[in-house]
Amino acid sequence: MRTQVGIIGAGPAGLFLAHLLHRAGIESVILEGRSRSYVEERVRAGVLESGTVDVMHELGLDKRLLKESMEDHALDIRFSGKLIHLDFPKLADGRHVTIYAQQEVVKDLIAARLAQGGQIVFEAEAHAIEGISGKSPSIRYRLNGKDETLECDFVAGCDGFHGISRPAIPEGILTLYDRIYSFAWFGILSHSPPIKEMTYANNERGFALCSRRTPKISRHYLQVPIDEDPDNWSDAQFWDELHKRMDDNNKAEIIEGEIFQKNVAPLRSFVAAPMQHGRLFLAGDAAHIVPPTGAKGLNLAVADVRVLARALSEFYRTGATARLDRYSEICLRRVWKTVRFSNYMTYLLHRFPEHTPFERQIQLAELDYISNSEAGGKTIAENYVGLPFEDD
Ligand code: FAS
Ligand code: PHB
Repeated sequence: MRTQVGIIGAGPAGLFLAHLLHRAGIESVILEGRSRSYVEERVRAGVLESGTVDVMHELGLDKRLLKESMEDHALDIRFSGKLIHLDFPKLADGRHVTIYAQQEVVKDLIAARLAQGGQIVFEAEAHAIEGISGKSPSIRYRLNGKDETLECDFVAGCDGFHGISRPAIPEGILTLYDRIYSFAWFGILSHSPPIKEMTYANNERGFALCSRRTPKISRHYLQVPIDEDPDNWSDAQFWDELHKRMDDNNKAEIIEGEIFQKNVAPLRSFVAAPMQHGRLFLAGDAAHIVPPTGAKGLNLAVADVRVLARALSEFYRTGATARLDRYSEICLRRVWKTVRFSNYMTYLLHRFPEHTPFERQIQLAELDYISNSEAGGKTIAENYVGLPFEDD
């Protein structure tokens, strides 16, 4: 099989890239190791920046989103019995975030891709990438037990943190920046109406987050030790702890319901630089991981492939490689700003076992400062809603 751009992975990075390339008249083939139903049911992010929604709109892929998503015009932070209320339109030039589950985004992009005759080969596990230093690399993959090859001009490594793309870059090329936090998030989905605002809490007992998916489905998170087993918690224990951390002591605000999904995800900041080597370009979690405290994972993947699609479209239109050569440089500017914000929110809102009482007081003073400072609130709001794309 031959194409112009071989894409490994049908997550947000791979799917948005395929759609952006299709719009530019550039052919691509997506190889996805899992089945269609697996990738469409995988529970992950849920917050879309205004820029990500703009991309879906430009691609004509926002029809279901416009009908089924929820707009979030504010964010609350609770600490020491106090409240920080961040009004996004007021603090971030009229913009807001949108609540639409990652798996719904993935479903919409897969359906549109197949409807326009685009290729996604499911259950096609890529196991090797060859010739990336030359002009015609190829991807080796297994399909129905047989070894197959996809020849292409460029390879887009959109295969997530545990994929084969990043390790395909020769030893000594990459600089890896890594921070693993000493705790994890215990996340649940429940059949219960969410509370009014997206609410984060920095509580003596630990971090908590009340988020949502629909008017009938809530998404809640608790900070837990890094090796916590969700099966050690009864549903009643989860709700009880959430009420406590949200200072909802008379249990009147957070409505409980049947918990139908739960998982524990570790928190990490990770960056691999450069994000390209020869004709291999990394995008999304294949190149960087951010802790979910800033709700940036999916959105950063979209920002990467916007830059890559523009660079590939320039190459196929004019033969020029200027943008391709600067792909990593352009992306890493946004990546580091996003890692900074996600790391900042993680330090602001979690209880660090290793923190001294001094550091705890600094944390509380920072929250108190933000609660009385428009400038402090504006910094969080403009980063949370999404920094403008840097398309220079
Ligand atoms: P993805 O991991 O989404 O997609 C990579 C794809 O490549 C997968 O479909 C995989 O099956 C495929 N693949 C891998 N190796 C392959 C191979 N060898 N051959 C073929 N295909 C291969 N972000 C938030 O903002 N909020 C959250 O609550 C949140 N929760 C998360 C929970 C978890 C457990 C994880 C891992 C991430 C979470 N994130 C969250 C971050 C998440 O949204 C990611 O940033 C986002 O999925 C990144 O998208 P991709 O880069 O496309 O990678
Ligand atoms: C979510 O709704 O899944 C969510 C919201 C905010 C975050 C992370 C995850 O910071």
